[in-house]
Amino acid sequence: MIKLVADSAIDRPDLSGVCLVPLTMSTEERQFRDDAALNITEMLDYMAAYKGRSYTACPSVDAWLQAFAGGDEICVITITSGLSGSYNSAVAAKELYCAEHPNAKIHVFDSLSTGPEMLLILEKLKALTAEGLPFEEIVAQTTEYQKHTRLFFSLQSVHNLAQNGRVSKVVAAAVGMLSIRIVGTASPEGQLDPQSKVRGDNKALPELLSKLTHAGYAGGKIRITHVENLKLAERFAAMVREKWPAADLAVSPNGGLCSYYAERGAILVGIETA
Ligand code: X90
Repeated sequence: MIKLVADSAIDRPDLSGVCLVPLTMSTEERQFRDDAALNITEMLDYMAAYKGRSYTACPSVDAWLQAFAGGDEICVITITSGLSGSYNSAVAAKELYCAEHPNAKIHVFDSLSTGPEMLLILEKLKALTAEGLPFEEIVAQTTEYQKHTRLFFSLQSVHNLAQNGRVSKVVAAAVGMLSIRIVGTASPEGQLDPQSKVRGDNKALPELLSKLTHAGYAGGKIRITHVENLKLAERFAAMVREKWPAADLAVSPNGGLCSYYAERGAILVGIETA
């Protein structure tokens, strides 16, 4: 039985059979653990009203070790190593765990992405493990699958990304006013690639649709997540279904970490490319 482990940047869709390791969001006064008990609305309200700086932290090596406990074949999915230490922390935990358990097999997948693209990788792992394939085969097929997934997004604010050095101040200065939306993608290095600035959701949605069409989306799996903006996510879902009626599509809310960084109003889209 292969154990599946992911950090909480994967949000919280149907996570049955998956062990989730939380990141944390904090200020000088409060810390929020990104687990099922987190009240995301309350966290976003608190962060918006808070005057000082806020931070995040990836899981410790020890937190990963606790999640690995008892497993002998373990697949791990992390948020992009291009923006977080989570991947390195998981790899350090893997080395310690395997030193203690010489027969254990662990593979850590660097999603080079976050949220809904991590979810696609998880769904692939679930399908392959259900087929009962050997560990090495599952790792090989999932690694290949990662070459055919992408992430796109539309953001209303990049304040928290800029505050934490995850996006340039130049990009940050251009948003947060006049209903500007940043439409972009995860770069091949797993960093934020802000590609266009548009005014309002009415422009952002067609822009997003055109980007994923150009990336090679052709009606396969598509996972849409949103930060307290189900309405916008559903509007985008309807546009996708109009073009590809048979699309394998699901909409779900973001978890704490992606909500903190993508901020209120955002949508994130993970796709399979042809
Ligand atoms: O280790 C940590 O403290 C976590 C740092 C995470 C930083 C970035 C999270 C981005 C979340 C924002 C929009 C999508 C950007 C995707 C680029 C790969 C979501």
